[in-house]
Amino acid sequence: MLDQLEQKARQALDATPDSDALAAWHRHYLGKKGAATQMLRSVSALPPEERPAFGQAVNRLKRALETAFEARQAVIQRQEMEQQLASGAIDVTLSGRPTGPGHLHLTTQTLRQIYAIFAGMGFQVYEAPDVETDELNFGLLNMPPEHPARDMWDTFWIGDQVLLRTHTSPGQIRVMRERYPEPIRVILPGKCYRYEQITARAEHQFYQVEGLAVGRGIQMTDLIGTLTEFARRFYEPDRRIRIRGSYFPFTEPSIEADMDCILCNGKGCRVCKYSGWLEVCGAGMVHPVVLQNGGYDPEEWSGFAFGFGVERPAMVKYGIDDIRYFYGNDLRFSTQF
Ligand code: FA5
Repeated sequence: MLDQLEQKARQALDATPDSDALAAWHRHYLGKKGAATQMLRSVSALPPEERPAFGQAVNRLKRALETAFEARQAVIQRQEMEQQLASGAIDVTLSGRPTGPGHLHLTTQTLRQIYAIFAGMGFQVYEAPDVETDELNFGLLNMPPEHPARDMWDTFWIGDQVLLRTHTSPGQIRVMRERYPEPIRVILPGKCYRYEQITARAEHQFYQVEGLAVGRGIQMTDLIGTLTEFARRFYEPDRRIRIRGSYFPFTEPSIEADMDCILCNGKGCRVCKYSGWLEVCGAGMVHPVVLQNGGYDPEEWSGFAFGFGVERPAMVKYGIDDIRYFYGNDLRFSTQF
């Protein structure tokens, strides 16, 4: 019975002249009420021991007919296209649909705003590589092997001593070694990578901007002034900054800077977790060991450093509630900025 059905179906398929006939064939044999589907329904009329084998055979037949259908469809589509071209029904000189101009990604726009603000304070942009050594990412930043602070950064390892940088801080060493004995005022933007759970606030790839100033007589007040100026220019002119003590192995003392919440003006809301403050960055005075590793004598030189994310400040500024939108490649998001 199944063999007969298959033979009949194949003959009818070979005889279909055009896509309308092909669609009718598909309805007749493979549609919801088609012959093969009816066959499958009739399984309940069989004695129980015959049902599995019969069911499998019908499914095999359906798959075989689907494959044959697709092959025939390709032939008919090609024939019809050739006929249309020959009869001039397709105007190949018609211009295509416009795709519309592209524009800069929100991250790039934000980075450029940050460059402009720091350029106004005399900071140059210095670029360092994404692929780093263990020594630069950790060791020379005062975190020798087995230092517990390494656990603060979950790391993608590429080789034994090679990794994707977990922060932009290794660039501090590179720029110091290159610029010694000049004073330094740079920002180091770039992508960072962390072997982290992706959530509404955390990506495994994100951007940071590092800042580094090295000179004679640089003090904590210079750092606080620079961060306050940045917050006022990036967000709004009357923003306030507060400083908390913190810990990073490469700065001493270390601080974290918060800004009064832009959404509730410090009163407390969901975004600032009812604290009235939003974290701006980690920062501090460059640790004497790090200055030394960069070639600068800490008896003579001092400096400050800071590092902040790029996506999170953009989220606050533009009211974006999920970091995953940034690299989701959805035009409904990207075209809003
Ligand atoms: C650091 O990475 C330090 N290197 C910062 C620093 C530089 C301190 C210089 C002192 C001197 P932290 O791990 O807190 O610190 O990251 C800094 C910022 O990166 C965070 O405030 C956040 O804005 C951003 N960030 C960190 N992890 C993620 C993530 N998974 N997704 C998105 N942004 C992130």
